Amino acid sequence: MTNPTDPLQPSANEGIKARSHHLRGTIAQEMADTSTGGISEEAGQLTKFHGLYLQDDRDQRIALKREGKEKAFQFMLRVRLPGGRTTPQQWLTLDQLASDLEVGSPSLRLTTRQTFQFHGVLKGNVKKLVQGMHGVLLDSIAACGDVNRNVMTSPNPERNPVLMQVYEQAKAWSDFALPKTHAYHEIWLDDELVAGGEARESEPMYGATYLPRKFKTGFAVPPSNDVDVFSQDLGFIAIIENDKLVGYNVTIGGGLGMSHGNVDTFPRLADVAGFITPEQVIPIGEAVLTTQRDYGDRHNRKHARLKYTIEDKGLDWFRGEVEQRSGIKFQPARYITFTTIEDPHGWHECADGTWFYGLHILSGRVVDRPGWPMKAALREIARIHTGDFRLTPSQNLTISGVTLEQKPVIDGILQKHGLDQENERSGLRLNSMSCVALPTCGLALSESERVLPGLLAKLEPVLDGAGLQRDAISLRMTGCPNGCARPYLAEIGLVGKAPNKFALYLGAKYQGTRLNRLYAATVTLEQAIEMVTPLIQRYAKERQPGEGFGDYCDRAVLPKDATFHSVGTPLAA
Ligand code: SRM
Ligand code: SF4
Repeated sequence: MTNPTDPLQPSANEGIKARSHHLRGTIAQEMADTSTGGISEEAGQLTKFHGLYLQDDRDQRIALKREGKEKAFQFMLRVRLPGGRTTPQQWLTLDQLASDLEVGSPSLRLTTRQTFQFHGVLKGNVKKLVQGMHGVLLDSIAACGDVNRNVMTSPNPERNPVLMQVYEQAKAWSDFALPKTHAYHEIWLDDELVAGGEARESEPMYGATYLPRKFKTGFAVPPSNDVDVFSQDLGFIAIIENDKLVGYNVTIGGGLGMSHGNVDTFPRLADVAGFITPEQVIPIGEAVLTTQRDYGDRHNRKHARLKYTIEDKGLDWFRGEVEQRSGIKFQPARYITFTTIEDPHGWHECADGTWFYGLHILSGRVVDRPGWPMKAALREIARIHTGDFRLTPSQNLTISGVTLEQKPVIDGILQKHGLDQENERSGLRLNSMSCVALPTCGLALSESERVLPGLLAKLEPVLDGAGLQRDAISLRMTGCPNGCARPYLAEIGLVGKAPNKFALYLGAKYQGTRLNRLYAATVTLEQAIEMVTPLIQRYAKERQPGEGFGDYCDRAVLPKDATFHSVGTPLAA
């Protein structure tokens, strides 16, 4: 058996990738096997590259075990959606597929990387889902797995023609870095099978074993750091001078996942490698990705992200390797400043004369609840909308490309269902995020999405009392330390350790340029509220002009020797 941390042996996943014939393995056969709702561990590692995870309904686990039955297996599917764009027709199709194919309450779940997730899809329905998506030109290729994942960028490029250029470059990088294997089409779309299961194509960039680990890219357009660029393996910060895109500051080596109690794992902010011109995006991206492909740790998956390669080999070495491979010399980074991470809410006019509406969606969960028909209302809008929808990096939605004539019609639908009220909530709520966690996530140690509403309901009166109801304060929670809602970049971060046990982090910079620090190692949610309440009250009285809650905690609350996570050097104010 392979020892996952033996420095001399490649990790088990490396063998799985190598013998998979470019991500085929036994997926097709196992998905056709009706004797079980699940698939093997090996096939499960490979389906991730197809955007698909085997999960089970954890709410049912104990009862099913007691009855001696198989787990309630089901699949999660993540769509690939660079920049989070989707047409009304695609929205309607996804909405229908969720209603038809998901068990439990059908929902569309908007993720922290600007895409959709389906949950609760039974094995026999996975192919229908993929084929339904294919019918509207959507796929889930490389949404997960050891490859370049969904590329993030500002969701509303029409605000400014330069933003549109950045979107186009993000899309081009996403296309460039897609795996070339035909496996997805063969397995899910019934394209002709390659004789003998042999791979008929090569992966010129990735090779047979792809990357050592997942790889994430984000494009930020200052002054907004909505994509949390310093959390990305590879980041491009647009530099705009005299209304023209002149290039990008490139960031490398961000990443947030860690394991409780394992000091060798940690969240890390990316370093700034230097400035490049717009036409250098793809060659630089390719050089960063292939350097990580060749030098990333393939023995220990807990040490395999790009951030650890940079930690081990140093930024100067990594930058030199990228320059040599690309033939491009980084120029000195340009000065930039980020002022916000928040999505714009409500109506905004764009440079091209159209309008967009930013709609807050708590935890990105588009579902119908009694008195709150979010899914039905958005379906009604999709039926008449002639623009498109954009998913944001904070799990929210923008309804984009709205003409002046359609604006009152869409507004009417939002008001009729009370959805406009979502944007009137506290600054804390509008800046909150949570990961999915229970009951679907196999790695969850605690609740997250299901307890966020209760937590907010308890903190909002505290903010009201302190006169801070409109103040933007970021709160993010996750059900484990993997960090899927980027909690280490929140002014208040809660990270699950066990049922109703969380680590409480404070003091990140609101703009996403400083990680938070551990404030309390293990607290219940109730204890966390008791701890945060007096700090909010003190902040209201003692804050300096313009000082955010995270900055206040960093200055006045946290001991200077408290646990620091940051080892990166972000170049931002
Ligand atoms: Fe994540 C694993 C959900 C964004 C770090 N993440 C998972 C899995 C697939 C659990 C698993 O491996 O079995 C979760 C599925 C839960 C479920 O039931 O849906 C999951 N991650 C999510 C989403 C859906 C959270 C959300 O509520 O929106 C986000 C989907 C993003 C997307 O559309 O692609 C999501 N995950 C993130 C982010 C944030 C980001 O990328 O901006 C991070 C931190 C940034 C980073 O990668 O460093 C993140 N997810 C992880 C990790 C830790 C990786 C690491 O380097 O240690 C894991 C576990 C792993 O890879 O081993 C993980
Ligand atoms: Fe699951 Fe942990 Fe990610 Fe939450 S942070 S979705 S619990 S892996």
